[in-house]
Amino acid sequence: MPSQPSDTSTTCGNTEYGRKSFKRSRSHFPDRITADGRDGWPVEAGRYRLVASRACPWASRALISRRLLGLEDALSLALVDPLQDDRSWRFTLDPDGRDPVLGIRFLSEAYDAREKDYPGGVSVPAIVDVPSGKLVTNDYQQITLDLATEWRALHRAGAPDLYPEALREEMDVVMAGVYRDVNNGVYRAGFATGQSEYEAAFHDLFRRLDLLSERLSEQRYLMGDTLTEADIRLFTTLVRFDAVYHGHFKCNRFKLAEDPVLWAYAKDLYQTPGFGDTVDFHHIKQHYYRVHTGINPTGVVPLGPDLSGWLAPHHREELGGRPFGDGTPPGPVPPEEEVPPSGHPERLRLGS
Ligand SMILES: N[C@@H](CCC(=O)N[C@@H](CS)C(=O)NCC(=O)O)C(=O)O
Repeated sequence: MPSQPSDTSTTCGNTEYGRKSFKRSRSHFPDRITADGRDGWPVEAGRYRLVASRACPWASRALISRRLLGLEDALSLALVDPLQDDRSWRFTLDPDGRDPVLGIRFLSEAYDAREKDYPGGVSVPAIVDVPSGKLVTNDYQQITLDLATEWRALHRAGAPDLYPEALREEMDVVMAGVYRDVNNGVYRAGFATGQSEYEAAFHDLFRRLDLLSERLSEQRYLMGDTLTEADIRLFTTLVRFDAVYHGHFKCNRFKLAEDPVLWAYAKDLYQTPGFGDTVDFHHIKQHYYRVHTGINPTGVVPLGPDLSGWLAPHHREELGGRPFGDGTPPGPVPPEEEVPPSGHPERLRLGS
């Protein structure tokens, strides 16, 4: 029997909640899967399995990149239950509660296979070597950059260049600001244990969102006319904003839907193949409100907000742009990876 979700608000895996300030620790397994295999892990079709939670913004980056790049056949996918228990992420969505490829019940088993009794937490995204069952990497900052660059030989025809050489310097600066103030900023606000810490995170977050809104008012994407990794990283926070960060993490100067530019930008991405088709709003809401019992002790999940607006027109095409550059949109989602209707925004319409 799966046990109850644990209170990870104080012991949330690799994430540390100190008495005074929230600190996100470094990924413990930074090995890289590369074209030349220099860390002992060469890129190889069918060899690795991506373990992700659709609830998690860091894992969702990898879900989107994998779709945009057409890596579904080359890199298989295991999805975990949005609710961890005291053994962390588990495969309770699968028949018999076991991942059918790795044959394990808990992601921690792959961590143990790599390093027995290692002291860190178990986190997603994780990439596991299927033949040995060993965790290869949980380095969420590097995984997507490597999918974009090192996995090129296995990309679909028409895959976009998500980390173009000519833009890297500027992209790294943009992504660093988005990481500090937005991606991680919402966590700093949400898990703050003191007023001033919360207020600092809150101001950093909204100052950055104001800047991003201005940047996006005249260009369709963060780096100009074409989608890049920077958009993926901003999207994974924006798509959770009204559903969880605005209420649960107290990031409430405005709702995303109240900023016309960011809301239109986020809807545009949501409606782009490879983005919205990876999002499960049910998993997102269940995970945040039920797992973080330190900040939501009752575990009650709010019914709102009405999320059906995600499907409304965004009019961003009026800015022009070539979403996939010289490439093309990804094909349909493999049937076994479709997000169930419970996770679709039209199912999260108030009163339905
Ligand atoms: N591995 C990274 C980021 C990935 C991350 O934090 N993932 C979360 C889910 S969103 C996780 O798996 N946390 C461990 C847990 O909740 O037990 C970290 O060390 O902070």
